[in-house]
Amino acid sequence: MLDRPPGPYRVFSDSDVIDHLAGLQRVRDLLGGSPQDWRVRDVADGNLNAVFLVGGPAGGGVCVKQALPYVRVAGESWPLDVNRATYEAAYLSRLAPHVRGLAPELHHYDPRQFVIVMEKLEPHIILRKGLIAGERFLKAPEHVAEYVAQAAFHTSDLAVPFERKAADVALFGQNLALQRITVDLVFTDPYVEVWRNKVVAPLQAWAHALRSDIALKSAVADLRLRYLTQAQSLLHGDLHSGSVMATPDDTRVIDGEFAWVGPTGFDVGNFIAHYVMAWFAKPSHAGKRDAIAAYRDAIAGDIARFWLTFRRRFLDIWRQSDAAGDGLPSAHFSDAAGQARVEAIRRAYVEAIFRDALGYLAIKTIRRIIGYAQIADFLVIEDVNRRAVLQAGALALARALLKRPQDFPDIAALIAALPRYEGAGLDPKRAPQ
Ligand code: SR1
Ligand code: MG
Repeated sequence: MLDRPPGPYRVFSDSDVIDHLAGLQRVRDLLGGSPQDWRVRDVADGNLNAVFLVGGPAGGGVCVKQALPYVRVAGESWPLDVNRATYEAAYLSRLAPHVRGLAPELHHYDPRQFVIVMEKLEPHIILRKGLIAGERFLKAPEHVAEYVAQAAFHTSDLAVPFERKAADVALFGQNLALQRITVDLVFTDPYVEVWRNKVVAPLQAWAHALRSDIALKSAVADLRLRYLTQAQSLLHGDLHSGSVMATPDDTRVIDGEFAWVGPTGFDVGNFIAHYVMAWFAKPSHAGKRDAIAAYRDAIAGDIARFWLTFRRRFLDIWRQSDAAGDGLPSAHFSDAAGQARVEAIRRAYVEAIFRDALGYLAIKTIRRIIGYAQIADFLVIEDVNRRAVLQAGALALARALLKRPQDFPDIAALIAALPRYEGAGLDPKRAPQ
């Protein structure tokens, strides 16, 4: 059963939220008036935490996020360490100098109540909701690409002395409860029969095919080992369309509680995966046929702009950096031939991220369709058969990405493949390989 968190921890009610904020002068100034004038709204929406928005007469507001001692959507039967909030706050602080304006500002962290007080994002909406509604957030792909490029470079051995990298590994390497969730729900469960999986009847054949495909499971094992062993850069760890809030002009990456030092391609692939799944789900969302076709083209464009912006920005940040990382000593490459070789090394480094990203894209797609934590993009489609047919297309693409990565040498190849797999159907033996 549930181990109670230590010390004075209690699950906050609305009035606890007010009392907590009343003790923070910076927040009092932001909200204005006195605590009895403040309004609290419970807006919890994700799988794990309590979230409140608080507004005051000065017009300002804050977001209050508390780690619950259990998985919010499952209840007390699934205990979960509240320390995850400590890692989320540490992640926000670690990246703040590099991603200003692309993440919410951290106002305060209380390590006894496991409560983060941060900037209230308004009128932002969760990107996933926008994708389902057919709204356009043109700048989001570039903004998230910039965020990932900055994080990926500045927390890697390219930019920091190994002692600094080791400190990140030591800190975020203790974020164990959420890594257990990732290892189980992302890398393990979808390939075995386990109570947490949610496989609808029309997808049973696909689930069985994935579980019994040794070549595919070998590719998954390779990616899982790389996730556990390749300490390349500080990852967000759960970078999907539900972890991004956007307006047409402004984009913020939220929810870094799964922070972990791992392969950069994990975040890149996860973000692309959720655009890919939005593309597969789109035909059964509301809208006229022409509008849906146009929106799918726009999503394909978003995928390309995200990857190409990430690639360009990562290379530029690296080229322009005079950072003293221990990964590549500039003294070894100071003449003209050395400079040319460094440029080749940079390009090879980014290509390796792309290859990793395609693998993680596939794994994230599979876990969202036959695993525990499924996504609204598909779940809003009430007709289970219709939904399963669309999901089967995404599963067929994921299988090909894992088993035939050589067929996807660049982002154009990935985008061109989407329509080829959408008609894959419910029989995995007859689907394109
Ligand atoms: C218990 S549900 C866990 C999932 O929710 C989060 O959003 C992550 O995606 C995680 O895998
Ligand atoms: Mg989250």
